[in-house]
Amino acid sequence: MDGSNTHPGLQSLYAEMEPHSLYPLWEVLHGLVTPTPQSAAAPHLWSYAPARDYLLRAGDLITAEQAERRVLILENPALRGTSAAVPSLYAGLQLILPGEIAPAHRHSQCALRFVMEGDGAHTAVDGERAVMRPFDLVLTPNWQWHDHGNETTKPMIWLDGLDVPTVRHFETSFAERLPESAQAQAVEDDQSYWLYGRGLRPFRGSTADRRPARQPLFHYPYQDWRESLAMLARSAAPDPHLGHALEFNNPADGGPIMPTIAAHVRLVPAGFRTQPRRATDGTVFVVVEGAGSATIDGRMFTLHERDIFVLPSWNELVLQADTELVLFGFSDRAAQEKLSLFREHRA
Ligand code: 1HN
Repeated sequence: MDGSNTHPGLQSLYAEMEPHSLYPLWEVLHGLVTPTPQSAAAPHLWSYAPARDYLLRAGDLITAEQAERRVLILENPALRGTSAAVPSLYAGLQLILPGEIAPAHRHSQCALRFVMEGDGAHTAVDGERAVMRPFDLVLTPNWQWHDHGNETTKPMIWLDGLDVPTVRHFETSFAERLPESAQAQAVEDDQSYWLYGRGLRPFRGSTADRRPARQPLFHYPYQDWRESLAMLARSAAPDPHLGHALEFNNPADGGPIMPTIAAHVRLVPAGFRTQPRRATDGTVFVVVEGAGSATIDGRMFTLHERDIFVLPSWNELVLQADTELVLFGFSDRAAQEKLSLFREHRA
């Protein structure tokens, strides 16, 4: 290592081996097994307004049906060509115009939607519609049929978060289309929110217990999480490194919302500055309310409502709230915890 491999025979040995696909580990070991994570991703912020303008322009040129999904990929500038926001996760902004349908399909990838604007369009999952309101979280866990529709009079835009790069890494992608563009409505809108999202569930094994046992809930309304966050902010001092933070959980097991993706919201009180924290989970954040800044490994990003920013693995984050700051974030922590890889460091 480090230029000490100077025997004159080594370079010609490497040259002889190379056509046989054989390489010396000792030349690359220190780059493979690093003392701390060295993310290939860069911290980055997308301002909402210009991204929205491009998306609406795309809306004039291609329909949701033609595109299958009309989405602008939020690709990390350091990961060009990979469709990734962080190496394990994808993020994009999706537009559904009034009257449009994004046709029904299912795939191995897990997806979440976080509503950026518009009110009342829907995602249907296995025949059940979640009616989507601003800053709601809606899931389509893997291999569940899903389509989207907008029967309102205004455009609907949401952030898509998927584990596309993770599924690509494992080479496990399957996908199917339904012959019809929208699924038949099987039950009342948001039935599973009422039956599984309120500390109750249908009696196990009863005919009403129709949702998948591993994750029955797919709609986490803004109104609920925002009230809970306000309650937390009233009742306790902020965590020095996080502010007030609540995780979204899967009622089936109390764990993260999906096998690969975890999501949370946090509130940083006006004037509060968080202590520096690093974690191994690359995270995509949405600014839901307020203004302030995120300083990521010393680079400061000014935050405005609906901006989206990326925190790469093991980069240090400091949040400064000028006004009360509310963030939504999703990350690969769910997968990392299963693989016993997750770590954090609080300075
Ligand atoms: C997908 O299925 C959706 O269902 C959105 O709305 C974005 C990005 C990559 C792969 C599948 C959707 C997607 C996607």
